[in-house]
Amino acid sequence: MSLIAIRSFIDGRFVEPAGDHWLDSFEPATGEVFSQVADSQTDDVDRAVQAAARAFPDWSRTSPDERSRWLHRLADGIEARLDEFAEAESRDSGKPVWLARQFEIPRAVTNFRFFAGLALGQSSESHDSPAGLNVTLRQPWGAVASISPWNLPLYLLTWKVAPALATGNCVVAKPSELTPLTAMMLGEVCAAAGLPKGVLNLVQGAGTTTGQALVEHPAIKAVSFTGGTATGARIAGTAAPLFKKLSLELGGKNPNVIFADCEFDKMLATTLRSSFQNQGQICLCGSRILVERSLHDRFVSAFVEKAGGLVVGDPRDSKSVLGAVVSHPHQQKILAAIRQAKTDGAEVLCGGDAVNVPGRCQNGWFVAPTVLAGLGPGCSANQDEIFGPVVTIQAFDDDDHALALANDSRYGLSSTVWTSNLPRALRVAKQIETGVVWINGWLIRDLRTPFGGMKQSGVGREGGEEAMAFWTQPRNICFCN
Ligand code: TXE
Repeated sequence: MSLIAIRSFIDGRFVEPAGDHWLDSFEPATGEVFSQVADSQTDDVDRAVQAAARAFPDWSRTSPDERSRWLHRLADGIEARLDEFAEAESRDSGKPVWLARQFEIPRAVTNFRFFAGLALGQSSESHDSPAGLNVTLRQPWGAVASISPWNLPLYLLTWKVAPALATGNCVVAKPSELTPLTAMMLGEVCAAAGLPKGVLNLVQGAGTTTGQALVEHPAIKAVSFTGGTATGARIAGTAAPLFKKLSLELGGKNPNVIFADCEFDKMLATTLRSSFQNQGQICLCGSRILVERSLHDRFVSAFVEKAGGLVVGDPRDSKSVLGAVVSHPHQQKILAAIRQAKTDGAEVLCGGDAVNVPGRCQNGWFVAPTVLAGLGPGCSANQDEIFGPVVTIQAFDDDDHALALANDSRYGLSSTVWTSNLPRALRVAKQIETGVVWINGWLIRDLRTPFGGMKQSGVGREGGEEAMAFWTQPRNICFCN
């Protein structure tokens, strides 16, 4: 079987990596190598950054209307190949094809269309006084970097790239080396659409080589990163002394706070999704379930029954609710976290192990939906991000106890609060230390809203005007009287 060669897209064309460095890329559902991805080195990254810098003067002078039309063309190009993109995303990451098709690839299309619209509505402030008239300009940075992870590969890459292009920057984007395929296809879409060369470059390769070289490059003015907290800290350590603009969207250990007066059936169905969608590999998944004591037993028996019935299987099968996790090391990391929880005294209410999926997927990396109970708030399973289909359940007595448990975390990305008592919902939402709070729902994403974490879940906000502000530099011009 010949392997797919995934090259970087630099200056409008696909190029061989300097020094011929390649990495194996696996299909998580089968455990087999199916492609090879370029491991771009400093020279390749430099070519991409130079291409972006060369393209910048012309691109930044295009009108918002013209940039908006380009973004729509990229959206059209993805949309026209929706099935192909969904199958590629699934093959690369292990997620069910239906999930990529219904949710993630359409969202990548929406990312381009949303920021295409926002590009048209930009305005800038002026401040008049007897001493003079101040006019604020918001100008793009130049060549900028996007570094994105493997859990929602095209969705998160386009979430960064679209506003960067809309505001007139030229981008070097580095997808995760674990999931490079749909980024390569985005390069094909750019080429087919005739996007001016150098405006969007996609460099493939590992974090420690390609990613590091990109962050260090002196011509890169701004870096937007989504990934693990440890990697975020490393990137901040590199970028901060070079005075680059930085946005970091990092890990989470999100609380899901369930009061006894909630709408039970809706809460149960949503909590199943928020626990296990994409095998629990979404930074917004609720991994710590906190339930009011009077509802605890009813919730546990209903939740465990449903979780135990979720089908883990071939991502190509439309009946599979969970597919494979992204890599063998990641599967081992999840299983090690479960073993640690057991050592800490956890009761495994369901799952707790790898799943063997027979046939084509017999060597794939699957993990059963796992529910753990009986753990104190300070133990590793309640403190450290597992990023797999694993949740813990703890009981609470009242609002203050719920808040204390919810906030007992170094992370603060998102939370979910279930109650029909709206004053309580608001009180809890105001005190819970997360950047995003959903009341009686989960993953409702209005792209105009600010998105990002508190504490070690990151700094900076994405979404809507926050993203447009991040990718531009405000400058003041004063007409003195
Ligand atoms: O992600 P990394 P990893 C969490 C999750 C997971 C853990 C580690 O808990 O288990 O992080 O995952 C690039 N300079 N999340 O190690 O390393 C890398 O190539 C520049 C949460 O797989 O953070 C990839 O493109 N770039 C999360 C991107 O960073 C570097 C999503 C993310 O990879 C680099 C993913 C470097 N020195 C993991 N090192 C979320 N918040 O959604 C790596 N990269």
